[in-house]
Amino acid sequence: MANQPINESLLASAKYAKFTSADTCYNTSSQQLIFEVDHPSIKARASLQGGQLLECELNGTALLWLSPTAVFDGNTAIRGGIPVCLPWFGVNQDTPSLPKHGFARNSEWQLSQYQESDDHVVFTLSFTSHGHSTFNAPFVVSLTYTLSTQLDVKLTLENTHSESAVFSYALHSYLRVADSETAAVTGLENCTFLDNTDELSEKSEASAIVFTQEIDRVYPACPHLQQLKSGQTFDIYSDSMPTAIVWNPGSSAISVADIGAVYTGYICVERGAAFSDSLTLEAGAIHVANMTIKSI
Ligand code: TA6
Repeated sequence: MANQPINESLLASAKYAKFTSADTCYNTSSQQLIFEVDHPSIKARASLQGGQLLECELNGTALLWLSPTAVFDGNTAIRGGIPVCLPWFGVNQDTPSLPKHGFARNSEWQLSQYQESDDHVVFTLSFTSHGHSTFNAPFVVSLTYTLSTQLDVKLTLENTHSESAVFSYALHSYLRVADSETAAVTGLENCTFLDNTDELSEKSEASAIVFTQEIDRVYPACPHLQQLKSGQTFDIYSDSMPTAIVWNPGSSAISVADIGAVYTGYICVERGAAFSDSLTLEAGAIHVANMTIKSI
């Protein structure tokens, strides 16, 4: 990953934020840059790789799960927090051999805004693609994280190409749970989903989603609100990201190096725009969408 200058001047008067390296926070030998917030009621860490929020604790409640064996080598996707899958979600529909979930999560982002007050912290991480070997259209994307009593994430995506381009994306949130095997997700009952454990066949289910085996589902045109219950309850809300994705790999993840037996510690309830909700952005068009995660 290319080394880019850090915008330290944005933090000149910050009381609560600084850059540090991954190896001062996690068990790794990587000098990879981590952006750290240590506010009286708001603790957070984000990686410049992927513009990815890794940890977020609001008034003592941790929202996100980060794998204890996540890899911080500057290239590997970091397992946990909120990776952004972009400019495509999942398997690339045109060229399935391309890396899953696009390249934004493996690219270096920049801090482009930071503000703090007694009750909230706001920061923006941005990435410019000048055109990529796997995705011709250049684009600019930013994620603005507002941390207060809840987490708000605003995504702004601009197609800077001279032609229209099709994007799909997801904010792939790994939400922390006491035990996935006793967790439940509501708000998607009777909605049509594509079952990724069964060749994307279309199904629906009348009851809440439970996680006694692998669950990997894509819900296009979903309701605005989902709720995840296990130990604590999270609301996941978006009225502008039309797709929900729900995933936990179950015990098959025991053999996956950066997950293992701790797969029971999270459920992914993601929001984005994928499959039939993919976006066609005309030349110069900007897509803005928001998602909120709240512990209630
Ligand atoms: O969002 C669910 C999903 O697409 C699953 O199919 C699962 O494989 C997961 O993402 C993680 O993908 P990753 O490439 O990060 O291992």
